[in-house]
Amino acid sequence: MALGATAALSASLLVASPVQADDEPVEQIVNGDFADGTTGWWATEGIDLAVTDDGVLCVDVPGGTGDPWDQIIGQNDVPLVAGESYAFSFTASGADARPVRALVQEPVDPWRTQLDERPVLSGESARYEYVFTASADMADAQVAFQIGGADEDWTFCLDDVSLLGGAEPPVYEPDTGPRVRVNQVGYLPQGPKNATVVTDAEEALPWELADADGTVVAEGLTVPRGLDASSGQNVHTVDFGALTRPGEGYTLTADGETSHPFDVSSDLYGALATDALEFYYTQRSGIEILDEIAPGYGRQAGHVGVAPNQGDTEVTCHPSSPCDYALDVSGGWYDAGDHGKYVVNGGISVHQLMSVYERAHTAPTGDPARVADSTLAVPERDNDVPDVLDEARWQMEFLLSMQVPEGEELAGMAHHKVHDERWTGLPLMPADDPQPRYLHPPSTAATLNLAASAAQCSRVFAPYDADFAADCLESAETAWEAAVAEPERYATAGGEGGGPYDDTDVTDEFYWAAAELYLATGDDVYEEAVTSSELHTGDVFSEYGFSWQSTGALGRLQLATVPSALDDRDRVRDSVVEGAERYARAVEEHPYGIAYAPENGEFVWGSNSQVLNNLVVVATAYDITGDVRFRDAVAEGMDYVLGRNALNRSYVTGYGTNDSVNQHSRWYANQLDPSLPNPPPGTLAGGPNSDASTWDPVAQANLAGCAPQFCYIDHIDSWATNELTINWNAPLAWVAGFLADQGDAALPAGAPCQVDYEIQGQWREGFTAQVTVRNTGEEPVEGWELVWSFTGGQYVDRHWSAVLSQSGHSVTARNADWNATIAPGGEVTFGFLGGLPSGANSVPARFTLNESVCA
Ligand code: 9MR
Ligand code: 9MR
Repeated sequence: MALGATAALSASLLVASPVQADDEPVEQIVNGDFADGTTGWWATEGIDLAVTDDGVLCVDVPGGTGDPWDQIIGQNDVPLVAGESYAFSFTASGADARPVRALVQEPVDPWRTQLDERPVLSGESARYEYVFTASADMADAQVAFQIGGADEDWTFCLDDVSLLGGAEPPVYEPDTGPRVRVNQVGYLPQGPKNATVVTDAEEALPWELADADGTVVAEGLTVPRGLDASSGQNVHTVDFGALTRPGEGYTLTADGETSHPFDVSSDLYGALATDALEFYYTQRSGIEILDEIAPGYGRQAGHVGVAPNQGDTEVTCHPSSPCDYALDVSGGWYDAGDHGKYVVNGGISVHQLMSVYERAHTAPTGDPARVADSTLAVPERDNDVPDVLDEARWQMEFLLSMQVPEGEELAGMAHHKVHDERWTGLPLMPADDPQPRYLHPPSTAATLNLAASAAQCSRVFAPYDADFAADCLESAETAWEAAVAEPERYATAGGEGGGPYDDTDVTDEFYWAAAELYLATGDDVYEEAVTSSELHTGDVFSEYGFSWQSTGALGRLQLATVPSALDDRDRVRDSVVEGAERYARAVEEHPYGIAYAPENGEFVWGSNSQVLNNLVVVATAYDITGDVRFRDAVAEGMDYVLGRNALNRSYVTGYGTNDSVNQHSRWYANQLDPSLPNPPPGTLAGGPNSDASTWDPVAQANLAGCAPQFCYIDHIDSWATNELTINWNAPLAWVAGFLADQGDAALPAGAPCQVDYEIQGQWREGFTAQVTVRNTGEEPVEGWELVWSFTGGQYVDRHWSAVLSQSGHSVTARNADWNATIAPGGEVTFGFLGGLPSGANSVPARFTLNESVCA
């Protein structure tokens, strides 16, 4: 598991190739063996350089300093030649599990590094070896050991430091294991089952499927698929869908190679759906993370105005665009592996979490119980509010706090982001971040993401906290007006200390916000903004899919799934199905089943989230049509994420045999400091990024010229391929939840009932409705329970001919004594008086009669 993967990776990265004989290596370090005492070496104040009788440099390192660079031992004037490769090695010992930082770098600001490694020492002395290629000429580079930052005093010993020029640069070869690639978690019993075989063979090959005892339970022939551009490999595919028997530890063998084991089970995705949501608790800012809630992840509250933190309780504007107020913007989720909080990305993430909740209440296979109260490990568990909404509220309140206060310039707009002045290093716990933090100028995009998510908030929180719902709606409407008044305030690229989240086209954000405000209020103004947007009829389901920067699809998906009286709602629903076609076809045609096939073949930063967002569209098409082709495409599309890929890797921590565990993060930095944890189970890695080698140092050193699927490395310093983020885990939670709802993925049975729901009269604060339930099955129904959800915050009041009760959004109507039986072909009718807190009074999306979904 985790350790194996780390060890394999370190080996391929760290082991130096033998130095070539014909190109005599040259030693660049003076007195590396300390035979001449401390000559050539220096140390920062507080460190006394001393050499033992055995000729080893040993120093006492006082504990209690903050950063690694508070205590340094180094040597200056080391010449480096651009393009030349160097082997850097040394022998060291220290306290057990003590991380230090070994650097070859520029000796002055900006300290450009040529080598930046974090060996973890032990009490035993050990040899550490690295190879790098200098990217610039430096006449006077510096070799430095940063040894500060420990809590306790300890002793650092160093010997035989060597920097040899003329070393062969290592070539990174990922360990991709067996050439038969499967979903390492498993397959749904009645769902699709596909695998990919990497082979030179041109002709079909026999395959065998064995159960855990090694008994062959199925066999057949592979289908040659030729050269796959996304991996640069010749591949075959295997369809073993005939296997339906649940079991653990199946393996697939072809071409002499046996896959990682996998299960066949209808219970594959429930835990993942939960873990992917619990990821958010440990990303929380502004609250102590409790070990009893997230075992192994407890930590101090970050950014609550306690030194050395300089935020987030009273944060003012960045000096480049000052303001005369300070805001309390504590709380919310950290965006990713950094300590920044960004409104556009925060908005799409919290939206997708609220949509996990909404889908459970509107989709035919949705299950409100799966997202109810007491389903997640969060501090608010057991408060009569669904836990996924508790988690969403933590972020929503932060987003509301980013709004420019009344009376100030640009009042109602949202500040684009809050983050550190300068980038910090890794690891760094949130509570230890000493950087000043600033609000960055308001942007139209952030303002509209706030409007959209706050409008949705007003609907989903209506039955749980009417005051909070009203605050959300007020903030959403204020934000909308502010954005309309300032439609072109764009956040730009560049800047220090935080991500840019730049965007210069906000027509899509306008569309999404208008859609959410319309769904929340039913108001003509917003309806007009929806229908007059070019995106309302344009192609919002592009080959790349949607993202934080491209949100038009969110508007369309919401209009298609949340009940409303929109005139062309049927057309909107059809358009989602049409868009889903493109992604479903990509899955069907791709030899690795990837739901992402941009024309230019390039995988973008965070490509795994593009895959998953496309699967959200395909899953929604299934919710709309019930066409199992879409459901199958979602299941197959997930196989890629969980191991059926060129790297033979599950991109989700804790899932599969070979999973990603070293995602870029300042606090799950186990790879840098063994006393810190890896990310929690259910954390998605960003995934292959074609462009990564232009961004981070590890990608630069290891991934140049990679085929798209190979542009990934499970290394903590590869932030361009291996970060974790709130907007990537959200579609993981959504899609895993969808799959958890599919049971064993058997063909759905025909609906045994039909419901007519008629609003007979409506006034400002209420309405009457009449409901007719028809038994369209063959058997009589003896005693019945009809369940639906109100998505607009409606509530039932008086009722007749049935007994009605409501919990949150969910309404249950039970038969009266005298109408308990509905004969085949027969029907019953009942009615009620309803309350309307605000605006839209839509017909519910789904009715279940004794747990079967009605037509
Ligand atoms: O940790 C940062 C990560 O969250 C960002 O995605 C990434 C790109 O903006 O930058 C990371 O920070 C690095 C910075 O850009 C350059 N100095 C090193 C920082 C991390 O080691
Ligand atoms: O996810 C973002 C990606 O789409 C951008 O191309 C990239 C560069 O601007 O930034 C990514 O977002 C990072 C953000 O800037 C800082 N926090 C971590 C995010 C994920 O890597």
